[in-house]
Amino acid sequence: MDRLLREEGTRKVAGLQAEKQQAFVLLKPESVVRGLIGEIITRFERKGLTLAAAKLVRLTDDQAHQLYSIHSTKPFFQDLISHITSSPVFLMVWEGPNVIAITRNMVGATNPMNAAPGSIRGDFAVNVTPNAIHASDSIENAKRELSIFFTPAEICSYVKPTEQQFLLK
Ligand code: IDP
Ligand code: MG
Repeated sequence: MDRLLREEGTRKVAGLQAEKQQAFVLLKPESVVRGLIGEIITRFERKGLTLAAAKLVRLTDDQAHQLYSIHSTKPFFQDLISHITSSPVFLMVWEGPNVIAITRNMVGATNPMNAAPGSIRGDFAVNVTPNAIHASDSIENAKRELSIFFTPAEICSYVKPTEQQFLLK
């Protein structure tokens, strides 16, 4: 069986060369009510990433403030909090080598006006506050963000056979 060695912010898979990272990804209220959860999960699955945790929740005001604490002085902060708590969001943890950079590229630019076609924001969003999706921008922030919403026991550790065969060489 695979032995998973936990390291700070990354997960090294014994016997394989690549190091897994974890990314926290949140599908914003508009993605949930527009029925885009499956479409967006499919994109990450087809890319070759591994889903480690997921749940549908309505964020409390406190959770929203924790998630976006680095933006607390920005002029758009109150709109952002109101929006993200307005209806349920879909929370996920994705794993894979370089998963932070990969998910950020797949998400696209913050303002959908500048997001490339083919990216999630480029394909599914037009406005900057309801821009479909949040994804962690660093390993450090991913750890902080996912710990707001998931206990360690809720993060599932497993290696897909295809990962071993094709993706982690
Ligand atoms: P990111 O989501 O691409 O990481 P951040 O700069 O971290 O972008 O901003 C967090 C969120 O705040 C964005 O996803 C967007 O919803 C909102 N936001 C960012 N900049 C603006 C702005 O200039 N006006 C309104 N909302 C903004
Ligand atoms: Mg950000």
